[in-house]
Amino acid sequence: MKTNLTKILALLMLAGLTIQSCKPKNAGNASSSGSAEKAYVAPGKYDEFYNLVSGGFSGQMSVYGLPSGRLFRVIPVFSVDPEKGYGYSEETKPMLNTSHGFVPWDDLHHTELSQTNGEVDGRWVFGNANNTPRVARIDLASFKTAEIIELPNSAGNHSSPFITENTEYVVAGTRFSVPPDNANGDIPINTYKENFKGYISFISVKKESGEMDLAFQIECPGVNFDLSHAGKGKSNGWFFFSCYNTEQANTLLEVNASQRDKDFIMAVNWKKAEEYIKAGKAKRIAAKYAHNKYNEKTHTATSEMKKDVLVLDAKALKDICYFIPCPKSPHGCDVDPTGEYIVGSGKLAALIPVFSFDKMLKAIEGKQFDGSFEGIPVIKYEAALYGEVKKPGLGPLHTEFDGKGNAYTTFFVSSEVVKWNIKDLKVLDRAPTYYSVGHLCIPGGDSKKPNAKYLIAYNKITKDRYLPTGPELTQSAQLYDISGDKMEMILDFPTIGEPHYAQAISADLIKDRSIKFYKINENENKYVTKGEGQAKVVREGNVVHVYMTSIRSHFAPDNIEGIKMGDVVYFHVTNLEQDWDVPHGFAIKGATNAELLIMPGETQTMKWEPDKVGIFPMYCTDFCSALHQEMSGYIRVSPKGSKVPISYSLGKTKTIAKN
Ligand code: K7E
Ligand code: CUA
Repeated sequence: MKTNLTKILALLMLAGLTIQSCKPKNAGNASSSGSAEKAYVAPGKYDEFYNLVSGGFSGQMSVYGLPSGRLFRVIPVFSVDPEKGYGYSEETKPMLNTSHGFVPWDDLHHTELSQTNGEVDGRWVFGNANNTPRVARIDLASFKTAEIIELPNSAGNHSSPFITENTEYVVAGTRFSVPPDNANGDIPINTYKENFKGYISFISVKKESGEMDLAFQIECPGVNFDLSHAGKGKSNGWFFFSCYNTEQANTLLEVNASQRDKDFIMAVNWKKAEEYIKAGKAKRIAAKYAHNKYNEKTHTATSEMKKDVLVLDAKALKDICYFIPCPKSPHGCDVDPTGEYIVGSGKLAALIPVFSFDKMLKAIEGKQFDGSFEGIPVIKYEAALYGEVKKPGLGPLHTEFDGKGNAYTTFFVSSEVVKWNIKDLKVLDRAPTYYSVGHLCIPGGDSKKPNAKYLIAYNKITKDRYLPTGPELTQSAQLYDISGDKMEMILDFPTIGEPHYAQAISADLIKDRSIKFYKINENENKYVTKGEGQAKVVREGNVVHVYMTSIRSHFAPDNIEGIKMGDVVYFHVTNLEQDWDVPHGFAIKGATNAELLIMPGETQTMKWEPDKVGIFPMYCTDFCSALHQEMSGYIRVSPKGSKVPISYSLGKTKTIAKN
């Protein structure tokens, strides 16, 4: 969103709105020291909430404590992470496999916690890859990415990964419409209207294991899908997507996709779609997409290439998709805890429309349509509208709820969070943000049961808030106490990457689920070494497998000879520790990938191709004990064709390998 500030400003000018200033009125500079105490978590004390924040163009997800703002962990999801060896170890490389091959980077915008009966349950958190369309599931027992599924027929997976109230589905809508994967895409770009389609994907999630599968897709008209949220309670069974570029422009979108007074929110009856699937109305079409899973027993990821997908045609089926007009280039699409109110936030609109689910159903029943768009019925604006929040601010983006009848909307252009009452649509309070806020988050704020003690605003621009650190300004979040009538800012904290959506969860829901270490007896890695006595080095042609163990404070073996130029060496390192928080690292001079960081009971593998004859030291990278600096060893590399046999040792006993 950041780069769009000037464009939005320009467009608002075009739209005839006057911008006074980007700085909100009453913009004080700091919170009072009294409020600072509210964010203070004393050393040795725990935070009440965990905040799972998207990292935007970092491709990762970070975990902060609330109210302290302390960073606990960066979970690698869609980008390689040399700190943890993610995407570098042989075991984790398959996680980043796609139909395009190995993709080491992506752009993660939204996080969504799993829910049971519409309440967050602390099992998993999902994330979206915006660039090469994918959805990831992160396990909150291990805080590791457990699964990634790619989405065919999609480009720019933005309105994702939003879920239904029992996590039956994770839903994803394509940002860019494109010709479907099985169509000839070698066509002029300006044939958008005829040839480009917008696909939305329904990914099923298995109840116990969480395993995902691409259940079906719906082919919709070519527009840009932006954000979405599931219905809940009374509207469970429906999904709502904001759409822009209903002009179907293919160039200069900042102008050409801002022509129409209203774009749409698309309402999707997914229960009906399920019926059509059961009735055999879907076509199975050819597609190619990767499904990657990390197995906690083998500590190894596998990547499977899928070959087809079930597709429903929204136009032919007539009653699974409906458009509701929504002013103007809607971004956020948020559903209140009761499921009755659907809030659309038009980036260029001077009001916030609130739609009524009951009215929408009546309008569909009574066929109160305003014609159709690309064969999809368009419900009359007034027929679905509950009401409008008048003059709420400039550039509304996203809304969360407190479960007490109030909504909180962010305003990018006027840099503020605005609290308003859902029933009477009156503005109750406004709080400045510093500056240009994008998403916001209330713990459980998009669920049936928000826990509305805090609100966090995720800002795009932090000018004036932090001292310079080079050409780019620090990204930041701001924490507000919203337990009273008025919002009170109590903390600024910097974030990693660019934060977009985030979720927050009570620490109670995850603290007892955490894995402490992996049981060595249950390690099913193909290359596990369950004790030092089993450590060995095995040559198979020019491939050498090193079965290595690590325990405080040595590797076994720690001297290896007989490696030759042209060899491909795999170090399979098993961490024998059976205690919490004793990782060992593994690094070798000249390795062209990264270190390994191996958790207790885990096996991880580094591939190494020596490029020189000589002696190469290796060492543990994690300060694991008083003698950590001693945790090291040597590899001897001989010329190609050399007669030096494979041998390995730890201490005095040297073993000459037979092969
Ligand atoms: Cu508003 Cu990508 Cu959800 Cu950013 S998006 S702000
Ligand atoms: Cu093991 Cu340092």
